[in-house]
Amino acid sequence: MGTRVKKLEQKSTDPIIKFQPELLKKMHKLMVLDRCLEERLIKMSKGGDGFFWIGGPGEEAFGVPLGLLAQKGQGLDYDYFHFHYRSSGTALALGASVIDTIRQMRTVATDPYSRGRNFVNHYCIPEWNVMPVAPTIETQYSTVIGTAIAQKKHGGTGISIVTGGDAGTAEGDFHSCLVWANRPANPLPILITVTNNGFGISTSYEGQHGEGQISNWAKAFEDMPGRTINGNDPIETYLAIQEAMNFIRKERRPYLLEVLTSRLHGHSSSSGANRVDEPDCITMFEERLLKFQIISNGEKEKVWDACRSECDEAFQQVKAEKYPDADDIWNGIFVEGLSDSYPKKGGS
Ligand SMILES: Cc1ncc(C[n+]2csc(CCOP(=O)(O)OP(=O)(O)O)c2C)c(N)n1
Ligand SMILES: [Mg+2]
Repeated sequence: MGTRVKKLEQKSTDPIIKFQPELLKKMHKLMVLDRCLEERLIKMSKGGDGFFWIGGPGEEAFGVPLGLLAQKGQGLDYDYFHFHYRSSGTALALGASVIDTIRQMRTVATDPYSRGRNFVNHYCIPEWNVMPVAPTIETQYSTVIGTAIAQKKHGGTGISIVTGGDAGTAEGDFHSCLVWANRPANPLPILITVTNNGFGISTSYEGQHGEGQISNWAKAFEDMPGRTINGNDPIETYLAIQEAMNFIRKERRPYLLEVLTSRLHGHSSSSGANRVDEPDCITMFEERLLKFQIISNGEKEKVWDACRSECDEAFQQVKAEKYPDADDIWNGIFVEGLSDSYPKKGGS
């Protein structure tokens, strides 16, 4: 009897019970789709069907809720995204399709984000306020100041969201972001997030961060909340992002969220991209979904099969698509087009 009561108590205190099953299933499907996409991209880089790979396997439990909770649209009334290169989960949750990321990996002309010119997972989606992702780390913490100033002037509930890694917080851009976001004369509506996977390429966190937790930086600013959360738990991340977004939308001031995540395939293809032994947010989420009978084992397998097939079929289609012509490099550089006086021949 005692054991049974204890079990029931445990069950009733899991915040997962507050969620609608439909939302939990949606989150699970997007997380699995994101994982299948990343695994397909890694295979492409290893098989010569693409070049450099970098992406977000291990960050699904953060990326997906972030995209689902955002106010999606174009212009100042909607949220702006200043992503780093591990944001595929958020892009998919916003509604991006796997085929477009596969196109960018393959560097084909149909890649809508960079016309086959940028690394994979470097999004640019004007109609959803997704700003161009830069391969230089941390510059997004500077550009986010700009959209946030514009949103503050404009009013409304739109916010600017920035994502980046732990090691990057050593760069000045991160600190410029904190300072600009917290000026008493004009605090800014920014959700400042840092996914802390414990590494900057191959350098581990412990030897580099005298501040302890990254969220400790919030303590320097009287009115900015700072919080560290378990980024491997999509329920915890969903609730924390929701709380932070509600605060920023209402108060029009910043919030610092540090998200502890796994890094399941190392840094990138430059470190081999093999699977490493760290906690897997999808496996842990599935254990809970099964325990609370949100999905059955059969349904779980169906989701995986469907997501794998979607990525496989998209890959087959993309393989038949064309690379850009060399001259295409001159297109899409400036909004107003390239002037005839622009020197198109290189060399000095
Ligand atoms: C300005 C700049 N400096 C250095 C690099 C090389 N670089 C690429 S990723 C990376 C490590 C970033 O680590 P972290 O911020 O923790 O993000 P993670 O890759 O772990 O998600 C570095 C140093 C770069 N791309 N840009
Ligand atoms: Mg890191």
